[in-house]
Amino acid sequence: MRMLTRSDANFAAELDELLNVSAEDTSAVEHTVADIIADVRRRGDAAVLEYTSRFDRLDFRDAARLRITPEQLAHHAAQTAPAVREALEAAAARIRSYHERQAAPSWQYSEPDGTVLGQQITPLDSVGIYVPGGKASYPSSVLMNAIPAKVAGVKRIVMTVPTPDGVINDVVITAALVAGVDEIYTVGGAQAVAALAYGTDTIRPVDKITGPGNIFVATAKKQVFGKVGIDMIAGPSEICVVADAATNPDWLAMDLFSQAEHDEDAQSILISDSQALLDAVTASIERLLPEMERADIIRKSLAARGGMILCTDIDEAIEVVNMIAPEHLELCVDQPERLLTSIRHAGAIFMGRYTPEALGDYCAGPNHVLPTSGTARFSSPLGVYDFQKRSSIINFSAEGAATQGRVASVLARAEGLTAHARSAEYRVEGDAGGQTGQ
Ligand code: HSO
Ligand code: ZN
Repeated sequence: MRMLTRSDANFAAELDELLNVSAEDTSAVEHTVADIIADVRRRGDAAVLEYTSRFDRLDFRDAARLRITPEQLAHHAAQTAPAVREALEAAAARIRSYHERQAAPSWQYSEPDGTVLGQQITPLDSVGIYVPGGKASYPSSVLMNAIPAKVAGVKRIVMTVPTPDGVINDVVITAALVAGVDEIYTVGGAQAVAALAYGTDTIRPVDKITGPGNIFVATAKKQVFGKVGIDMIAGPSEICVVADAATNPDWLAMDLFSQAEHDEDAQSILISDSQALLDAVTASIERLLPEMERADIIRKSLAARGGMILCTDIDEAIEVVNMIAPEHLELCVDQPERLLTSIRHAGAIFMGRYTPEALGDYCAGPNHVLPTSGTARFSSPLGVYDFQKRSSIINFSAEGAATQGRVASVLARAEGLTAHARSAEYRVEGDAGGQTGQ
């Protein structure tokens, strides 16, 4: 892990270097993805079947077989250990109850002249959730994407998941069942994103696509943006822990591991005002690392992107946090509440020594889809609001139209737009013989 000291003259440059992920040249991927999307648009199911055969070695003649049937769903749910199913249900209940508080209500207000203004909230009609295959196929992410959509009132929630060699992750399918996903297709990659965006005979199009994926999926999401909405493009996971000397170093080491084990590019940073604590955590890391199942990934992630930052006090540590704008922030200190209002940029804030990020990843209730790579400066956790949209409501009384018509007319003429001006002026003049507004 890299060691940084806040008071060093070149701290800002060192921090920049620690945070930067080397940007790869993605132009080759962009071309491949553009071709796949164009092909799926042109040939629909036939193209989806061909790519699924090529990339996942799954050969279906009939595209209808890409859809998981209710019988298959029941089968995979039965294959899931009862304890896992119960844990999924317990987590889902907490995620639901947290997200229910996010649902924004419609609102209206009246002005003295009888004009009514407001905002109407409508759920999206349909949403596609991309679930990656392989090691990063997380059932918890199925819950985190589908439940907010469900709470928002989305009627059709579609999930796509690649199943290389036809191997289906039972727990992912069970999570979809628990979350109330309506349709599941065993398709992945750019071809899944293209099918969700443009539709095929088998997979009807959706209005928005959310969920993480590899570089091909992320690139495809960027390319279909505009035809459909997308959520954020997630970078590698990050954790930033602020800890004082009173925290158990083993707990801290394991919290750092918990992000590092996601992948080699994940980032774990520990900030403290105590050199003794940083040294103790280094010793814990060395002792505990060999026990870890994913020791290899953790070691690589800590070596490439891990960091420890020494500050003079905790207030200074919080300044550094705001420079990092981490996805996950743990405050392992006494009275974390005291620090809360000073934190301006963090995706999720885990307060106190009994709140490890791992609880938030599964069952605390808030969403684990969070802004990464410093984007917490301007964006928020995935939530019900991502599946709701707003329509403005405007209803002028005749009196209101007369007053505001004068304002509009002046501005319209200043813009040289005569039809706008006259449209407004008609309402100023009124129409004794006909409608009078409302
Ligand atoms: N920490 C990940 C989410 C996750 N963790 C899923 C375990 N499973 C998001 O940054
Ligand atoms: Zn995690």
